[in-house]
Amino acid sequence: MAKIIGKPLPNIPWEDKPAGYNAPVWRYSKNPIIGRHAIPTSNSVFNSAVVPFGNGFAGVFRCDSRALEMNIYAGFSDDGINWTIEHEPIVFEGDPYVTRCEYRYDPRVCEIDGRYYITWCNGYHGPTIGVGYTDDFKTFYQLENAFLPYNRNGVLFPRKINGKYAMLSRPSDTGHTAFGDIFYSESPDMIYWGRHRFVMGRRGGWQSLKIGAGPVPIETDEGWLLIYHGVILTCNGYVYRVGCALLDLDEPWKVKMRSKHYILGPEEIYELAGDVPNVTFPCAALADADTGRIAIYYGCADSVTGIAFTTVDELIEHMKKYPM
Ligand code: BMA
Repeated sequence: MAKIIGKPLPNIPWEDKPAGYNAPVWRYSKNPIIGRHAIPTSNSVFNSAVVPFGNGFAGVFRCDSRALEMNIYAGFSDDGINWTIEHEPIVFEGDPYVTRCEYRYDPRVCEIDGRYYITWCNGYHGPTIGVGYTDDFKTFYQLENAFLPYNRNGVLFPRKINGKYAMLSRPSDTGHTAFGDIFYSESPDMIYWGRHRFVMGRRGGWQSLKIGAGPVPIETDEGWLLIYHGVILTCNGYVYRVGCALLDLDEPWKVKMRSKHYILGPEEIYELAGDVPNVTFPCAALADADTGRIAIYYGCADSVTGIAFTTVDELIEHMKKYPM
């Protein structure tokens, strides 16, 4: 039995696995939890990130407006399921050369030592990784972009590793990149990133075109549990599914285990149909160290947001049963 290294989260959203269900991840019975029109101007609310905050939860949400401008918005919830999202996008304080906004999408939120760091795909002469932080989800500060364009899916680790901040990312190109592998970088100060290491790349089947880190990795006594997305190109376009891997605790560029079979993919109508059909895209996971429970937040068909449940043991068993 693997043990989550972290805080207890007794109020984690949760439903037991339905009887007779034979997959390692199961959907919330009332999905989607956030609809397209959660705020007055939104066309879609998806690929979003949440964390425990105060007695409840806070998050950063990707809302595409009805002008189809992509931006990120703060939100709050008592139970992790019912969310109130601000009607105006986050405004970052910082160097105007960096805070100017072309577009922002696919946020992740990572608590490190009581401060909430946000990473997102930031338009800066092409997509790269924006980095900011907040202490209260009211005032936000933006730091330097982590990398030169082009890059996507920048995901921080929730503590320093070997004395350095650590980030996974996926170098890419300007458009709907038809390639992509996951790399590791470290930083002494959240500004300068280097010592880049290859972590893992495309493989067959559902993850044959590109892969990208999803939620902030979950620390366990067996390694970092990474949930990621993988893409296959079919005759009808890209299909986004979800898999998992276990990375070495001290040298996270070393992959200890990786699932050959996906753990979640588009099957329900809200995952199959929407602005971009056939997309399940995870950006956050809550974890309860006492029970091993995990709640994954994922974008569905680039339109709405869902939750799915699993446990650390379910995912590790799955990797052992269907190894790469
Ligand atoms: C990726 C990103 C995601 C999106 C996915 C499917 O390139 O843009 O935000 O969910 O494509 O359209």
